[in-house]
Amino acid sequence: MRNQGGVDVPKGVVLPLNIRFAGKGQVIDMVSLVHTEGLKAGETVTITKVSNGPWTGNISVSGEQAGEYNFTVVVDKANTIVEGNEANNILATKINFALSQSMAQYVLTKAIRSNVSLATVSAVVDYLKNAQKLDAEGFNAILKGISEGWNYRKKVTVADADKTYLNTLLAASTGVNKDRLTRLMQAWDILKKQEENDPNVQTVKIKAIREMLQFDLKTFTVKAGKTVEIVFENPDAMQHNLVIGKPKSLEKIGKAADKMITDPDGADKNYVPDVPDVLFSSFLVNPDQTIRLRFTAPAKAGLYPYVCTFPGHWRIMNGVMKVE
Ligand SMILES: [Cu+2]
Repeated sequence: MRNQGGVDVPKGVVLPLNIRFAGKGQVIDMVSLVHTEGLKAGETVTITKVSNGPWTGNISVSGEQAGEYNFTVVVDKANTIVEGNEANNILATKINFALSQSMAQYVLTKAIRSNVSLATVSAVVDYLKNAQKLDAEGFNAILKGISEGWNYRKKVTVADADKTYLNTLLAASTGVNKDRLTRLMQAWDILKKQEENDPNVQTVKIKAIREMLQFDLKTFTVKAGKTVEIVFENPDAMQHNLVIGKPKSLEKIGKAADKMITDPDGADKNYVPDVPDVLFSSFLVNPDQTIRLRFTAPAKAGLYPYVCTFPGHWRIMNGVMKVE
């Protein structure tokens, strides 16, 4: 701010600012009573603090919607500091807030999330079809909204045409999108369940115990090199996953997982740490969801820990897979 007048503001006198940020139905008023260093005629100072009762904070505003906002600063509104031309005491300017790409995605995810909890599967399939007309980021935002908003307790019947579409979409998906789609399709009973009496596949059933941060199975044994399918059921109110690691890697994996609590992408990574000790991992299993994790048992006999890597769970939510 520059003193445009011909009068010095002496040191020790508070230079009061009234700041208004307004537009798009939003009005934010701020008062700054922090500058007491004086302001000579023609001098420029930067004032970045506002007052809030006895506290001060940074001047910071953000528009909730894209568009034009008016930013007005009135210096010495009560005119207690002598100034010949009061018009010098007002600064008005316009600020434009653009909708950023990430904000558009955020809004899209949020809108879809609140909508799908009551939507039918065929409506959700239509969302996905429309999402494919968008760019990759738009598609990701919509799939994220669906996977977060879907009510996994709901039992649904999916039309054959939709099943075909979803299977094709899944085959073309990778990474977090594949996880999200798999989770939805398992909940919709689309993904083919392996025959539980297939002699070539050993099925192991594991459940999370409600409110205990524990698996109901502390140990199981598999044959080296054989196909194993873990059916992991989560009747708990929170998410869990199941990660199998190399022998003696429990603590290393657990500590790496705990660090992911501060990773903004931790949940997208299913809280599975990116360390070579991880052999097989499921995605995060939602409450009331059952997933299947299929893998080939290690060729080497040994004790392989399995663990939930949701931060904070690993110390008790673990077990041992014995390979022989
Ligand atoms: Cu857990």
